[in-house]
Amino acid sequence: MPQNLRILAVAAPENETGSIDDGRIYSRDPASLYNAMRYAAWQAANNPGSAWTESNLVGDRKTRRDKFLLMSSLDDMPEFERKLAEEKPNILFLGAMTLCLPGAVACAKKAREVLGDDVLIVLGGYHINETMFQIETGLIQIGGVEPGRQVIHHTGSPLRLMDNGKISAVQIMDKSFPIFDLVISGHAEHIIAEIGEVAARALKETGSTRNVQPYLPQVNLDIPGDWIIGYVQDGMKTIISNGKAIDYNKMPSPASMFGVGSYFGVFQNNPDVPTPTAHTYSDTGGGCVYTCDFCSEGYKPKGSLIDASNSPTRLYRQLREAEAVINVDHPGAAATAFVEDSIFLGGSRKFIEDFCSLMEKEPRSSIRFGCQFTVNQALEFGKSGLLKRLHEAGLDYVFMGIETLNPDEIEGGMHKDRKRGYSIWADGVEGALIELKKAEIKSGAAVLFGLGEPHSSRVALLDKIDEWRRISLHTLRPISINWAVLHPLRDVNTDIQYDYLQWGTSKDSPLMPLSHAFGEFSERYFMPKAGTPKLDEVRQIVERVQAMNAVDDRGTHSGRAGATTTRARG
Ligand code: B12
Ligand code: SF4
Repeated sequence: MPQNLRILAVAAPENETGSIDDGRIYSRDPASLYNAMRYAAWQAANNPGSAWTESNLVGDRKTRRDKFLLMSSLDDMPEFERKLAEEKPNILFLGAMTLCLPGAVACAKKAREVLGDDVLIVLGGYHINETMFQIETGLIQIGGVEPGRQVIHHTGSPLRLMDNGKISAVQIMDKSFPIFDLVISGHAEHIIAEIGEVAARALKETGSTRNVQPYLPQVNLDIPGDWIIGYVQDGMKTIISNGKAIDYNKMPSPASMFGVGSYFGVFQNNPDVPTPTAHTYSDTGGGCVYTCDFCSEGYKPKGSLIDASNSPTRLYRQLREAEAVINVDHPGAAATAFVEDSIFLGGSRKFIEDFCSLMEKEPRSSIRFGCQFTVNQALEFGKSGLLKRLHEAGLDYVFMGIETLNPDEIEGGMHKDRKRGYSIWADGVEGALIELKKAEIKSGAAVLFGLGEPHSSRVALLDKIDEWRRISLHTLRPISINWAVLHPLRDVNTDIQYDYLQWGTSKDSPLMPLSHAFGEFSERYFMPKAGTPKLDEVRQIVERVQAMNAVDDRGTHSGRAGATTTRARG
């Protein structure tokens, strides 16, 4: 089969140097990129009329997975160069979260140097969603912007940065190339598949996938999803979709397309048999219903929730597919999954009960899973018996965002769980841990520093966590620490707008080695009220948390705690 489309899909690195620390929660699967590419992969396997059937995505799950790379720092550059040489992609898809923007520029430069005119470079991902958006669709509403079908560019918008020369073009011989040919924002599953079709047409008719621009006006604006395609040609040009909803009920799951390559230590009962853990979703698309000011998952960046009432069925299907895939690809291993919904099924009691009913219909199923709840939900669902029912349906692990002992210290605001109004927030957390333990569900916690709290509050929080771990017989693990980073849409109420072109932490900084212990950390893009993280304070936090994570359920020292999902915040 001729391979007209040869793709490489890469999650750009967030750090200049170093590898991920063993105690930190990470993943081997670029799950965000898998989500973005899953419809294109499905086309390759199922749609004879599609150009994707003549692409290097044709094949089994392993073949497809080989076309992906998750980078953590520039130390992974040799592997990227090896993949460039092996695949010789004529489309490079680059996914970038905010701290990954310098990494995306570095990867694109390298690809341009190696492949020159022969590669179309497409940038997308969370950073683009937060920096290039439309006001009309309700993706975000920022004051001072005119309404209408108009694209808003944050200071950190890569398209704007190319246009104003802050991201300079690459010169190869006498030719000048933009770093990114196309920048795509929004729900990208269908539009990525379409870009493949357009690039294949350009390749056939002009000899190069890079000649896509004349073909872009033919792109059907009814292609599902709220998306924007941007490119620079005598200024910034954008094409805006009509915002037709994606039917997520028919969307293939990442596990069924790309398999499962992550392992989450908390599910592993036998130290000698690794337990694969799939990233699964209910695909409501819109983010979290709470909009805590410090977190990127509030629903505003991605619009409102999509087709929420079918979310239990979609999640059920994803879990079943993950189980089937693990049984085939990892014979003998127990099947596990982590549900990456910001909050499990939006925290809706009705949806959770519907989900349990579906799982109860097939009691032979053996998949065990974890998810995220807010503290308040864990407490309420425990008291009403719903946690117990969920445990019987497969729930073994709940991750909660503890964040702080004093929510009033949080810059901007923490909106989840506030209406309950605990007189002391710590009492709510303790109650939730007790309920989880009663339901025989393990728990882990995300803790967030750098919100403007005094160091004494951080020490008090860590003392309290130590105490809770004694109550819950050490099941509260891992403790995942994060240092709040000012993401683009989180700066609305500040005077600051960063362009994010510099690394979040310099490779020469004494904070760099310590930063690897955090899910997310930056010495440069800190919350205004918090100021620069101080070395001694950060070191003290890291040492304490590493000591806590080194103690396992039985109170003895263990190896690595876990390896799936990023900063869980629910
Ligand atoms: C799974 C996950 C991970 C996994 C996989 C990462 C990966 N690159 O694939 C791991 C654990 C490795 C991870 C790491 C990090 N993560 Co993470 N992660 C998530 C999580 C939980 C789910 C992502 C997901 O699949 N969402 C569902 C899909 C459908 O939505 P999506 O991710 O936005 O993807 C859609 C579009 O953005 C777009 N898209 C995505 N990629 C691409 C690529 C192209 C070319 C195009 C065109 C489009 C496109 O298409 C997708 C489908 O519509 C989210 C939180 C959440 N619930 O979303 C955080 C989240 C995305 N992560 C976040 C962060 C900060 C990180 C880290 C930078 C943390 C760190 N260690 O410093 C690293 C970056 C690692 C890297 N090199 O990419 C932030 C991003 C915020 C921001 N503005 O940057 C989030 C929102 C969590 C949060 N609340 O802060 N993460
Ligand atoms: S911190 Fe948790 S509850 Fe608040 S917006 Fe983020 S994911 Fe939602």
